[in-house]
Amino acid sequence: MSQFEEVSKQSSLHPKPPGLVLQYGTAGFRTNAKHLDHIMFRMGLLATLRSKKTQATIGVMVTASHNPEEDNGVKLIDPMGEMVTPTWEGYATQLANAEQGDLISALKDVIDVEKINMSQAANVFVGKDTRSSSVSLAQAVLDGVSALGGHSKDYGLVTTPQLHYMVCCQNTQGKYGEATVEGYYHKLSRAFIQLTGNASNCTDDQKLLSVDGANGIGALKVREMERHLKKELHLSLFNDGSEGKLNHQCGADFVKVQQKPPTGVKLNAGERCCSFDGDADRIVYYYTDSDGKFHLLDGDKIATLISTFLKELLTQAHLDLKIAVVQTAYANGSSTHYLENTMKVIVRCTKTGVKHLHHAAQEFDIGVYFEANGHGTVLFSREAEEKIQQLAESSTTDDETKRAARLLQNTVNVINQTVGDAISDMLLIEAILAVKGMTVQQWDAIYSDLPNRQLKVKVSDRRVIDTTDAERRAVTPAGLQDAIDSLVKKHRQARSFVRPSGTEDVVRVYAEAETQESADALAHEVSLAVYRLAGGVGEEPKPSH
Ligand code: 16G
Ligand code: MG
Repeated sequence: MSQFEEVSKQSSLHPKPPGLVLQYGTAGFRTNAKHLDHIMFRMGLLATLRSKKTQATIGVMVTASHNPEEDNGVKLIDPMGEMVTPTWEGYATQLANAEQGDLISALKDVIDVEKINMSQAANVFVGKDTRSSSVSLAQAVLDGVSALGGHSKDYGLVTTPQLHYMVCCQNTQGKYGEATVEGYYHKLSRAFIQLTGNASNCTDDQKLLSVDGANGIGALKVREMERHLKKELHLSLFNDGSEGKLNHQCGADFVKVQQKPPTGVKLNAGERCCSFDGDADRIVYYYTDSDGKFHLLDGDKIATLISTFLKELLTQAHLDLKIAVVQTAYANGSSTHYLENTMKVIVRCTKTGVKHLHHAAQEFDIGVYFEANGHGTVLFSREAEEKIQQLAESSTTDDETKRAARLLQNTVNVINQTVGDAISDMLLIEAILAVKGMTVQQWDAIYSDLPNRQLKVKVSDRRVIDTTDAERRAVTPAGLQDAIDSLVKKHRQARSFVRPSGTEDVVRVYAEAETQESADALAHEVSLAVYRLAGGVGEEPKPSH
């Protein structure tokens, strides 16, 4: 078949280094960019097959998010803008690891198992981040698509959530929005301006926000978007990529993990600041107080702010919709306690990784999901959207009900429901603070985080750790969970869990407790237990000071 001859021919220009084995991990393939050319070509092939199978447009995003500049990676996007399904993640791994001479048979295996009609047309959207390696790697994806006769559209430099948005727009025939970058700016900024129109007496100072763009794609896109915001938001952009290195000492992941401000940002006491990650699908907020103390408002605080706002609006609009917050084991215990006991919303805990949270959030009328690291969004069921819309447009309702329904309607439009989106989350958070007349300090004071610590432990094979209960308990190796339980008992208000990382060859340890000293000590003690019971390599973990 000539189709496969073309694939053979083209694939020899993107050869696989013999013996190299890579895995489609939590968020796609991710490693040093120099190992990825063949992966990209093959993901172009796979996206084409997925498009034929679903008879819809599929997305391929070239990015390694918050990883260092020299890394790169690729994620596949399914028709409604969600992450590709687990079965196809498996095909991605099979295809990636087929030796050069076995590629065609690996491809035919997928075609057979999935009964793909090869005469069906295919369409693939491709996007990339600002890494220098992304240019040739995105070209390799395009080569893969064309080798199998698929159509492609190259969006060039876009944030990951922008590409998810494009795919969803395309496959809903424009119902979700127009599948262009301008369409994205237009939809979000319009909803944002309508939301902030409900804020009374918002001073220019309150409209000020400093943004750390992590020297990545988010910085470029926020700059493009600025003019659409009509002065309702005054952005000071730092780490815009003009000088600094991508994700180096800056960005959402750095700020969250280090619990300190990024370099390159001018922080004035009391002023709001936020950081995006390298592909702008995560956001965290922070400020320093007059004593110079750093205060982080992470994904848990964001979920709390958004769910409180939505719950109040539902009450005002007399809408009986079931709202839930979805978190992971990393959610600060204080946030879970506040949401369940004070806010009285349903809280669900899932495994780490956006696809798990997204899936759980789909079970409710309104599902707010956030990982503590700042990745999250809000999902509205179709019925919820319809009810909100009907109420906002109804002529019989009173003014207060109508105002609440319109605010809900604008919230639906400002949030990127396909995936966590730093720009869209930022606009929603800024609008909520403006509408509620709330300062960042007041937002921070909703509850106080329990001090916590995250550590990593190197072991010879992290797969010896198996977990259950949304990663909160270790099933293997034998004795580890008992050891953790007895260590936790030694500390007040303490909690700890361990899990194998899905993106790095380490075991992650999380501990929280009443004081920072206690959290640090517990994290260290648990690290030692992992080291001793799960085959630690290198030096024994040392206590932190
Ligand atoms: C990926 C995930 C993120 C998760 C992180 C955990 C997506 C899009 N991203 O970045 O949600 O928090 O991995 O990494 O799913 P870890 O397994 O190394 O701790
Ligand atoms: Mg990211």
